[in-house]
Amino acid sequence: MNILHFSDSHLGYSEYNKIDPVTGINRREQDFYNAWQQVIEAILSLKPDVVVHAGDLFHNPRPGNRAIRVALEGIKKISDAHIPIVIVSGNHETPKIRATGSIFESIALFDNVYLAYSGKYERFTIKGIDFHCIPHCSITEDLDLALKSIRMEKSPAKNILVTHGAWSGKQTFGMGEFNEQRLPDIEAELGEQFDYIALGHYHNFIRIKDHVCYSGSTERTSLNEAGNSCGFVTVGLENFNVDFHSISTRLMVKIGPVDCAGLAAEQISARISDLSAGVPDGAIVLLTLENMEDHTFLKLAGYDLDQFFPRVFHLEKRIHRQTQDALEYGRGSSIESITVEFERYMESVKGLEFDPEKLKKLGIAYLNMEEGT
Ligand SMILES: [Mn+2]
Repeated sequence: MNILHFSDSHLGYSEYNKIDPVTGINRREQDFYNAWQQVIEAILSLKPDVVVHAGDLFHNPRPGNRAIRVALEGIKKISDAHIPIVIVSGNHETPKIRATGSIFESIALFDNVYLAYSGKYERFTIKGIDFHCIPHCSITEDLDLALKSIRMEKSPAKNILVTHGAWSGKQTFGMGEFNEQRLPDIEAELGEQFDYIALGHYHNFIRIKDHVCYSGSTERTSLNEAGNSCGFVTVGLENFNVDFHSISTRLMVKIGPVDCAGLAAEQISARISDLSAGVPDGAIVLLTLENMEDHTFLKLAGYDLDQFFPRVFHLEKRIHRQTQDALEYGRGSSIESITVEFERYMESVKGLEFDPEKLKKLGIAYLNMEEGT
């Protein structure tokens, strides 16, 4: 038996306001469709016994028409090829209010599709394998109930758990998102053993244990994911063979951080010119400059740094001045987890009459307690 496990396709994601002149589609949005379509083609040629998608199929709970069409087109191909596909919903596509309804209701109309998206545990038996599914649950009580509801039957040949969230064993695999689901080490909690645990949420391929894997995402939703691999995983259930297959995606490149202390604007410009050599065409580039003196910062404005990157898709500059917090150029605003946001806030406030480090630690401890319950 062979399983193909993928996750975090984020269909409908778009960024940078760059439009393809022929199709009129945001080019970054198209990148995500291309990645999804590559996996669909791989599924049709590899013909696994079952396909598993571990959440964040869509980037948001109300995907646009195009994202819906691309998703349905892919799922229809798998359905028509008589390959069963199990899909759980992730934090990105789960509506905050139940009355919104879910796009998954439409996907459920296809044959050979098994969906878990109602904030509760569901189990599907396919080809003698029990698929235990825990989708994203909007409230902790629902997650607790879902975990308690897991039932292992004695009869099936294999048991596979499919879920979406930040797996917390010795290490926590979080994305720093405000609504992410924190998953305990479910086997340790249940005292049960699955044959394979297919995880979604963390955007990098990681084999936490022999049989516990994040497949990673099919594209990168942030420059923080620059070094991460994109693709899917095939799993041979007889011999625990887990193979990662990478797909071709837009490259992300980080340059620096360049320490600018004591450097004149001209020297910094020359340094960046050197570092820009070999940056691949069409890449998304993050350039970080640190310790820049104020007067140099003003002078550097006269140098056009973009000229060194004429064929990149997007250049993002993060400049940290010696006297100021990071200034960021070309970055979309994003809200991260409450803990991360609180930490950022505490670093930005000056002139407190009490110990800011102590307050920060105390605050984070309380927030973690709340998030962990
Ligand atoms: Mn995701």
